[in-house]
Amino acid sequence: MQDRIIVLGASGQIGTVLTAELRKIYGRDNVLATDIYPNSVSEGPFQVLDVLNIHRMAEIFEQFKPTQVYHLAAILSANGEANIKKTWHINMDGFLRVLEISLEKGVSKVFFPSSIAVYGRTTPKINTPQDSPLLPSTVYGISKMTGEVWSDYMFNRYGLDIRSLRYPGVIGWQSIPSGGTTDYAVEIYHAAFKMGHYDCFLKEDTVLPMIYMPDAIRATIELMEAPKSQIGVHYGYNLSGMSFTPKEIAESIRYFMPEFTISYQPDFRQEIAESWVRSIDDSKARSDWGWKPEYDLHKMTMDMLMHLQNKYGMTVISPLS
Ligand code: AKB
Repeated sequence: MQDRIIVLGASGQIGTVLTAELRKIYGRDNVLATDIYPNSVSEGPFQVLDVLNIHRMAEIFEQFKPTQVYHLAAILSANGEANIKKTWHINMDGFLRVLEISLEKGVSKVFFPSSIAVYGRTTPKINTPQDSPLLPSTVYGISKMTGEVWSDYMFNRYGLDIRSLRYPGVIGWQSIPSGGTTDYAVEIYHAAFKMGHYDCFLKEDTVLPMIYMPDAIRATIELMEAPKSQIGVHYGYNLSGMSFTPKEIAESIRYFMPEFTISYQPDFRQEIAESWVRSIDDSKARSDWGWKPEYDLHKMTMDMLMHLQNKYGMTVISPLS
């Protein structure tokens, strides 16, 4: 049977890239992109959808008849703190509606993006094990942790096959994140081209787990395509790419752009970053469905700069470097 996929939140940072990749695999017209913003996603079917509009969501599911749903719509950690009720409403009620409709319409697989924001002050910070204590410090983190518990419940109670990853900060050249604490690691590359300088909102030695977009997309699709018998975790798999500080990413840019400078003006996001962990043990994802990241910091910086130099019309690295 031909899979048909709905992506909710398809205009966001991950949704933009994931939708294009899913279309390559499943065919343009078998992947319906939806978002509250009619943004420029890859060519193919698109519907405006607010995830809180349950009637419209039910209509879209009824018409498109998806076999898989990727639910990416959410307000991120930093923006979430400015309006905690709205964040809870969108992140949690939106997800519950997706679960309800998916069950009702017989969707066979659902993807729920969790995050390193589920970790908190009781979580071991180094090489964080899969089943660590979680005490998130943001509403976004609380919504992700609760979403994980709902996912596990829906799998055990109703057999709904929900799969989930705890994304680290995701870095990519194709799209810009908005309202997250790890956003600095994308902004810095654009600032290097636009200003030759970046004013970072985190301290220079703040270590956070990150992942390059191609690894994040591959992890998502590999998880969703793995046989059900290999999936031992239906809440959120720990997922690791690399860990680095603002100082280290600046140094990796300076390797190719020696004139680049950085300064530090930590704001409220510093506290959020410090409540998260520094490195992650993702051995469960590796042993269950064969996860293995490909990009480290140097390889990612080289690829980011290669792509962004076309966008900004400034050559800093030759294809043979
Ligand atoms: C954020 O910074 O809020 C997100 C995340 C780590 O989930 N990028």
